[in-house]
Amino acid sequence: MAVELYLVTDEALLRGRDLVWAVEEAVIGGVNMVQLREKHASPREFVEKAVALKTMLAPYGVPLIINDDVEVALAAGADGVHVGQGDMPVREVRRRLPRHAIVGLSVESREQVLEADALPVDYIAASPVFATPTKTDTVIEWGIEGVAWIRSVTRHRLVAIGGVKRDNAELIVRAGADSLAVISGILAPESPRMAAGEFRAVLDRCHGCY
Ligand code: TZP
Ligand code: MG
Repeated sequence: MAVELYLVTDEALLRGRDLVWAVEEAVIGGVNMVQLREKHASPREFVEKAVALKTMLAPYGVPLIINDDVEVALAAGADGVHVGQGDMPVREVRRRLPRHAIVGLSVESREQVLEADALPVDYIAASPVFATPTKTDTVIEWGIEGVAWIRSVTRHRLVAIGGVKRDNAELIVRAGADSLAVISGILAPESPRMAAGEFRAVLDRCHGCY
């Protein structure tokens, strides 16, 4: 299966550009999974953004994942929820969502990776692979070796997040990531479409190297 390019949103990096515009540009460029991550929006704004994104993404067949908030995911008819270790337990998330919903979980230690094998998740996210200014309350830096270790022990799909750039994308995929999750690498540049296209080109070139 081709490596997934997973865009995670960050309002600050949009610098006033329209969220739906930026995400659609990224999808045209090659993103095939999107997570709406809102740390400051009111519940109403969060739902409005989720609905707007879901409406735009549906014709592309690109799933929308909501960070942390099951209620928002249900209200917007999103495709899944991503939670961290301090958020609602994944079994509870799973119980509240429709049967085929996607549930993702961040892992920040080796123990959490091993524990996740018994959990009903669709993927785990190695968080962060590299330290990044986009999220500073992190507890580990997995590095390439960490990604390779996770790959060797987990039964789950593996998403890599944190400091994923065009220049290290191939290395991370070779270490065993099924999906590259990117924020600043796609949203910081002027053109999210071009930036996503450059990641996509690396991943397509890399086809068969994993
Ligand atoms: N979780 C772990 S690192 C991170 C999140 C949300 C931020 C990744 O941002 P960037 O800009 O792609 O390094
Ligand atoms: Mg969280």
